[in-house]
Amino acid sequence: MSTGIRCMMMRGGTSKGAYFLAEDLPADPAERDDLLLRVMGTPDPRQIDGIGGAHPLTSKVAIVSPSERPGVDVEYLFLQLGVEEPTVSDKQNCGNLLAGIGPFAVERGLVAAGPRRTAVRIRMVNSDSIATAEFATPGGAVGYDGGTAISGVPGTAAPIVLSFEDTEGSACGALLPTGNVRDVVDGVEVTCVDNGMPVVVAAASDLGVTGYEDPADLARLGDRIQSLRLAAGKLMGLGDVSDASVPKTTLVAPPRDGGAICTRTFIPLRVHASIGVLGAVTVATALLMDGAVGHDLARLPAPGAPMGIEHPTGRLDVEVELGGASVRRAGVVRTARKLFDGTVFPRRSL
Ligand code: NQM
Repeated sequence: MSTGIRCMMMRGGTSKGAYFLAEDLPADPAERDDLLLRVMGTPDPRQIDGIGGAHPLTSKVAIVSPSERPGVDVEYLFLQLGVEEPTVSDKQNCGNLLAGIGPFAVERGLVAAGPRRTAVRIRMVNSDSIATAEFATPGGAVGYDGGTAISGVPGTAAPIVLSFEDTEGSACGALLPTGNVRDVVDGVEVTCVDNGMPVVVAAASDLGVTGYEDPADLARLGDRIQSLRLAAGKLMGLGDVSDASVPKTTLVAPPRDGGAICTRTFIPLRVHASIGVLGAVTVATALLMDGAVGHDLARLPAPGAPMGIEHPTGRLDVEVELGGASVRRAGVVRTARKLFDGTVFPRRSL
């Protein structure tokens, strides 16, 4: 009989993933990754023999452990698993699964809950940056129910307030990794930016689309996007990104639903049903910069007000404040939900 592993499945924001305590997984990264691929059912477009949901947004893993750093409660390592390809990448962060980390840490007894609300300081290992998650813990237990709706998720749930620190240059080492606010890459004007997620921002019209299409209608741009991000990845110091999940590419167009900008995001080649959290924070950061692609297309709110990043299934409101050429503050509200807690049985071999 195969050995089971303790695992909690959670929806974090608009993504879904398997959450583990680090102590429940092999310490050796190669052994761990092999196991996680078998848990998810990768490689297989349907992930039929695993718990993955046949999409990058549902093929995600969060690994949590207590932190030994002063002022930090837990360490969160995010792994993006491939669906068709047997890849496991720690090169990007995930602000959506992040929404489940505080609740998971309380559920597993890593953090003691307050009587009404709990704040958990989380080190995001992938980017070596800190996020604070604040959420309801009525009576000392996580309260998942509430009245907050987020686009892309049916119904409402309890809000989880995420505040970010030091997200600038998360993977590239600099907010503007090419050193420029605007470059011409592969014949297209782009802004390459990283405030938590490496993103190539381009005007939808420069790629011959409106930016308001359904995700399925944009799949045809796959080859064009790949050639753009391969060239941009090199300029951003990410090297050969042909098998990497970053940089993402976000096509921007003027807002049409009361937000600041309309977006369609490739992660890195499939079109996102909404937009990633740190992806949205990063795009919002670019919009605030004079000369950046999208700055002139955006309808910017009053300073300090949330910026509505429109996406295919609604809108994600993010808060970003710049101080000169650096980021002073960034935050977002998400929800999360425990879906099941139990033992997962990976298949025997890849
Ligand atoms: O940008 C998708 C998601 C993400 C990542 C992706 C994310 C983020 O929607 O912080 O959350 O860009 O691959 O979960």
